[in-house]
Amino acid sequence: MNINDLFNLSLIDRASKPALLLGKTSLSFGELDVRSSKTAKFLHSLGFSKGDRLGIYLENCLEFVDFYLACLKLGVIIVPINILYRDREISHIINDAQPKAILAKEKLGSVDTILIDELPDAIDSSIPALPNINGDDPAAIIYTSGTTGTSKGAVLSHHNFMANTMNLNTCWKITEDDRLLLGLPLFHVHGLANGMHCAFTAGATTKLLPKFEHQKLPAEFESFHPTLFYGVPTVYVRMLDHPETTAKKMGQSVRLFVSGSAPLPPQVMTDFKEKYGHTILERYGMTETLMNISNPYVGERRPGTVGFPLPGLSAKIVKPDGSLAGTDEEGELYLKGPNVFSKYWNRKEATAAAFDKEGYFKTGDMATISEDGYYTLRGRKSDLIISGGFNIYPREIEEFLLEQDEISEAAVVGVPDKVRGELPVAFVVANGQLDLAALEDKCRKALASFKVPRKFVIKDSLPRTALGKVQKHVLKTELD
Ligand code: MCA
Ligand code: AMP
Repeated sequence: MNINDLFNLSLIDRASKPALLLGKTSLSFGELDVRSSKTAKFLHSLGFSKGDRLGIYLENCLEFVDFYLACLKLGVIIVPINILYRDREISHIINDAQPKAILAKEKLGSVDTILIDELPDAIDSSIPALPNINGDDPAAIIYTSGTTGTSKGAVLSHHNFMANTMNLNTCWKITEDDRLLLGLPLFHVHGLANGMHCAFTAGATTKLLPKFEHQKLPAEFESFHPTLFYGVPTVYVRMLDHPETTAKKMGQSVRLFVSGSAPLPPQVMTDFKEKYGHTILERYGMTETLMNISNPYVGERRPGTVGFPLPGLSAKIVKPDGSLAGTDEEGELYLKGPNVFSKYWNRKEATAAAFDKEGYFKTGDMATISEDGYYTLRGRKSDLIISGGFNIYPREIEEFLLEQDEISEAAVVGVPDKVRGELPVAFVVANGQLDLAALEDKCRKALASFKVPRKFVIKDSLPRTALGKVQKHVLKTELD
């Protein structure tokens, strides 16, 4: 089987049921099926076939969904690109994944662009013979900072996505009676795999928002009456701004609020319960593995923890000396299961380094397990920064800063932030005079907005170890 077979449970078997609402448009599963088949025909006419890559650089919109489903039908590998990325970041992905074209709103650099405003409208939906797609075939390549170097493409197979979908639909009781309000971006697995895949497989109705705007949420809740809502912690922090009466009303139709992608502060969970009347369910995932560990739907959702491994997932915590950690002992979390990816695109060495001899993926997340089996994440092994649920790899910003003539040394660290979890701050050593406003402007033009350092600190030199490694923990204390 492949993920199309799971979607067909709805696209074909629940054809008349409402599938997707966006703005004033409302589509049934049957209509989605026809639209995506037409889109597949169009892609086929452009020469796309199984194994080719299509980049998608779009905010949440109907075309994203149509082309996504079309690619899955054709066996074309989807490469979603964060809409906040700028030329430099997009070029890296294009050079690495070599997509045949990119679907976008505006023409992009040197690659062929399919413009969503110039799509042909008269295409019949008959597709010439569909290819045979196996569960192990790649469905998507999703770029992630990983633990080292520039971002790498995690190759996610149909099996990976199917395992994730079946797990969440079972463990979170997602059914065709559900109504999912989805404001998370489809270019990341949280919105895509947990949101869209699960809803389409279960036959739930999805209200898709172009993006999350917390001021608009009360009206969305009032008109749509969602039963399911997914957010990153920043979303829940923002939602605490709504007055209690509004919050209580918003909570009425919902049966499950889920948080993930970054740590949910226990205080936010408590405040949310008071205002909205719901205990948020926190879970843990990664692009490379989809969802791994989840607090229980039935039972205690323990604040500060991520719960228990999902079905089929083996987890072990490995101490620095290579031995397995006991109860409450900290170590790196290693994972193995049908949801775990098999490789980084075109990166043999990085792939080999990412797995241990028993085939466990080394997550780079530090964790402990309690006596009664709850897992708690204790931070990252690397200096990855997570801001608003988006990953920032400091080295990428440091490399950009070092390319500027006026900078001789640079170090980027994450500082705690109440709303976004963490914010990037840059420490720089200047070559002579430094115009900080101009430097910030350069960053803004070259990097996604969430990666632009919120503060630049000019130093005479950076604190380094005897081996020359920058002591980031020392820099962090300077900000206290
Ligand atoms: C933010 N912006 C966006 C989006 N998000 N634009 C288009 N699409 C988006 N999805 C823009 C805003 O328009 C704004 O632009 C700027 O970014 C800052 O947004 P603002 O509203 O001020 O920010 P916020 O209130 O702090 O909220 C940000 C956010 C966003 C909505 C929480 O950070 C977000 O969508 N995060 C979700 C990330 C995510 O899905 N991560 C999952 C990764 P301007 O400045 O021009 O007005 S997958 C993962 O981590 C694993 C697998 C897991 O476990 O899930
Ligand atoms: P990404 O590379 O975007 O897939 O981000 C994955 C990373 O997000 C994980 O390795 C974790 O560090 C982090 N993450 C995801 N869910 C949680 C959570 N519930 N609590 C803490 N960190 C999380």
